[in-house]
Amino acid sequence: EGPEESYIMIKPDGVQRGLVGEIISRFEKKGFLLKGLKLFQCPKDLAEEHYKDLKEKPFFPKLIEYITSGPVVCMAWEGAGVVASARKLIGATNPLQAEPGTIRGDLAVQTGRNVVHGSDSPENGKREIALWFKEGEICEWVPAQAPWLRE
Ligand code: YYY
Ligand code: MG
Repeated sequence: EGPEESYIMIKPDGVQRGLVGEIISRFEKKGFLLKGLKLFQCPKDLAEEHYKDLKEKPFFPKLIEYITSGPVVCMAWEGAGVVASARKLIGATNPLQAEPGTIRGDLAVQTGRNVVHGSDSPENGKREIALWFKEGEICEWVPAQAPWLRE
């Protein structure tokens, strides 16, 4: 089983718009543990596997085109409750419905350009981290601030 993990990805629009530092910073400041981080040009087959549950949706071809259109930033974050909390930090799928203060609410205007992905369940967190990261790309470490985050 292991600790709860979420796969968070800055999509190509977030990278192109120079929002990488801003988005990483929100998760970093919250206090979850960063275990994996890389800039990566996603191949089509990986994008299709990642979004396989959406294969029958009319927007699927455009979604795959978008996700593969430039480099993404792949992240693995760990912590109790990280999956649901990250989804809250990210905000609603449609950025016009996302609350101010969320990443999508503050930084995006369209569902098709919503700057960031977050796993929707702990199971998918594990599945997606295994899909996007190779062995040796995940670091198990204890940050110096750990005792100041959890009693
Ligand atoms: O988990 P989340 O990213 O918030 O939404 P999903 O329903 O999993 O859809 C994944 C992805 O697909 C979404 O972030 C944008 C895109 N998409 C779309 O382009 N048009 C839709 N009507 C719904 C989703
Ligand atoms: Mg989703």
